[in-house]
Amino acid sequence: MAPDYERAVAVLKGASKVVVFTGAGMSKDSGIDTFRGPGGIWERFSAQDLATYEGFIRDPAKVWMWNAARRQQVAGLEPHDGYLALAEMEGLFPEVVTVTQNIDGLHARSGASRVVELHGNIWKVRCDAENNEPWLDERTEFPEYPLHCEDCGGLLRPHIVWFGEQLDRRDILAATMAVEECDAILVIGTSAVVYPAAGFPMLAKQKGAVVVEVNIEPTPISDYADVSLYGTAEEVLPALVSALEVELGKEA
Ligand code: BV8
Repeated sequence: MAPDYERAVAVLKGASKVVVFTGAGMSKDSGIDTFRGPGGIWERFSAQDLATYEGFIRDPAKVWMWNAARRQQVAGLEPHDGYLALAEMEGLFPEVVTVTQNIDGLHARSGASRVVELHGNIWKVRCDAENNEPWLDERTEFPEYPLHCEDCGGLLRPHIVWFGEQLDRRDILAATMAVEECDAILVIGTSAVVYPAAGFPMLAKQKGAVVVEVNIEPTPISDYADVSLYGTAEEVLPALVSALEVELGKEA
């Protein structure tokens, strides 16, 4: 059944504050694997070894090599048309905030203006010993594995939130404020199983926002979404934004 863009436009067109909430499915069409589902990352790699602090301390070189390989994969990719459509959509509503679970940096690269990265960013590092503010490091290969801090000699770690780690309070606050104040949340490409991130769409619903979901299959969000558009992000988002432009352009 074709996605019901008409209904999606009808529930979205009156919004002024929109949150775009994304997961790994948003980057699938740019060539980045998702975590769950057929061929997912966690089917091939151990989250325990590669995405926990314990795994990092046990074998920091292995975690750095894995993240260097992911950097190499991401560096060569472009944001697909769905990303570009979302950037265009920012011109249709007074306020659009992107809250992403993804660490690939593709939202910012595609022109999204306000991005909250709940789980960090693969292009940032910080000193584990000093636990300082992260900095941008865009290398895809490193002189040594693991990386060490030039100031104190301690281990450098990817600025990524691993399982069992708290999200940065500032990101949680920014996401919570945006989600509590929004009139509409567009939930794209997430299986909605990883908390606390997965709680944001329901929070938006509880605060009275309309929920539009974009996914290739039903998820827990589908149970309470006002509209679910089933299809890939690369196909659905440009079509949705074009339909919104026609509708909102008509009223302009
Ligand atoms: C914390 C960085 C506590 C790593 C990630 C039991 C119950 C509830 C919670 C827990 C529990 N046991 C443990 C927990 C907590 C845990 C959690 O929720 N676990 C889950 C698995 C049960 N959460 C945590 O550990 C968090 N921290 O809770 O701390 C705490 C509190 C106080 C004090 C100290 C500690 C930290 C979670 C962050 C972990 N880091 N990523 C890395 O990337 O290297 S999580 C990982 O999952 C990614 O960030 C990913 O984004 C996130 C969620 O996955 P999705 O983005 O949704 O991706 P997924 O592959 O699952 O789904 C893809 C979707 O896209 C699918 O729906 C698919 O249909 C769709 N799709 C596919 N193709 C397309 C598409 N859609 C559109 N178009 C397409 N083409």
